[in-house]
Parts: sequence; C-alpha cells; structure tokens
Amino acid sequence: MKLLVATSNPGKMVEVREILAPVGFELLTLQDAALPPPDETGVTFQDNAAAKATECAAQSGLWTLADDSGLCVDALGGAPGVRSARYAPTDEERRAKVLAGLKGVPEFRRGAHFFCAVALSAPGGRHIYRAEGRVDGRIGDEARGSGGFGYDPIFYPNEAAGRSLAELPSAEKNALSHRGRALTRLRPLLERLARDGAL
Ligand code: ITT
Repeated sequence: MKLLVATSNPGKMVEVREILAPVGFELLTLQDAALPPPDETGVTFQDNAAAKATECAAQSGLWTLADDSGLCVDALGGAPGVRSARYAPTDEERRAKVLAGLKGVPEFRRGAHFFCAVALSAPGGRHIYRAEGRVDGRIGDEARGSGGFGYDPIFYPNEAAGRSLAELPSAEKNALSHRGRALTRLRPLLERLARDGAL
C-alpha cells in the first residue's frame, strides 16, 4: 500500500519514516511523485496540513499524509508559530533569531512548545482525517546537540531531563515529540488503511 508524504523537508521525512515503519506502508516522497512543494497560505497549522494533504492527494491520486508544524515561544507572543519555516533564511539564522529575541529573558519566562497538525487525505482530496500533537519545554540559553533538525538544538523538552531535542536519540525524540504524538493518534486509522487499502 502506497502512502505519499507531502513534505519537502528532509528532516520531517526521516522522522515520519521512522515513526511509521511498523505500519508497513510504501512511503513515497513528493520527488517520487514528481510533485512540487505545496503552497502554505493558511493561518493555522491545521489549515495548512489539510491544504497540503488534499492538494497533493488531488494531484497524485494517492492517499496522502501532510504535517504542518512549528515552534511557539510564549515570550514572543507565539512566534515563530506557523511561520517557523520562514522566520529567517536558514535553520541557523532562525535559531539565532529566537535566541536573540529572548536575550535577557529569565528561565521561568522561556516557555515554548512545538505543535504538529497532521492530515491524511483520501485520493482526490475527498475525505480528510486529522490529528494533533504537542510537546512543552523551554528555550535554552544556547544551542546544543546535532540530532533532529530545525529548532531542535535550542528546545529543551520538560520530559528530557535537561537535554535539548537535538541531544536525544531519534527514538527518544519520536516518543515525546509533537510529530510522534500526532502520528500515534492517527495510527489506528493508518493501520486500517495499510491493511484494507481503504477507510
Ligand atoms: P513542508 O511544508 O514541505 O512539510 P516545511 O519545513 O516548510 O516543510 P512547515 O511549514 O510545517 O514545514 O514548517 C515547519 C518548520 O517548523 C520547520 O521548517 C522547522 O523550522 C520547524 N519544525 C517543525 N518541526 C520541528 C522539529 O521536530 N524540530 C525542529 N524544528 C521543527
């Protein structure tokens, strides 16, 4: 059973592959399906995930999964939020911008969370199934670790005993991350789809 994953972010793709490995899909990338990255014009994670999934499902004729996610920092009024991928030109500049925005902010006011909305669309974009996940933590004073991607080195989950998300082995990140939690909630549907080829 084929499932298209509508992302152009290689870090996300690696994690989706690991998290969904036990379900047994043949996962296809946008490149495999010869599709361009979908547009993101919504104002919520949920709208963006649904739009990416339905657009790519309509173009490909395949069952399609999309993820829209980001980092929400309390002291920055929820920024970068849905604009996480566009907050600055590179991952390093995006992390530096968050750290600069929190310069001098004490530890107890450095709360943040990652949020992930996932959407699963039937071929043609007719039906859509959704789930969400989040992980709470804080923004550290410095970047640490080389795992994961994006903002992981500056985000310290409450459940990770002082380690940044980039310092966790991938299985540990996936067990507590926003993406891992969203996909775990969708998992009964995904298992049925992989087994029956339909929902
Ligand atoms: P697609 O839309 O093609 O999937 P994207 O990177 O543009 O890729 P989003 O619009 O959902 O995806 O933006 C998510 C951004 O939020 C991503 O580029 C990272 O900067 C950040 N992000 C999301 N999940 C993350 C994670 O697990 N660790 C670190 N940063 C993450």
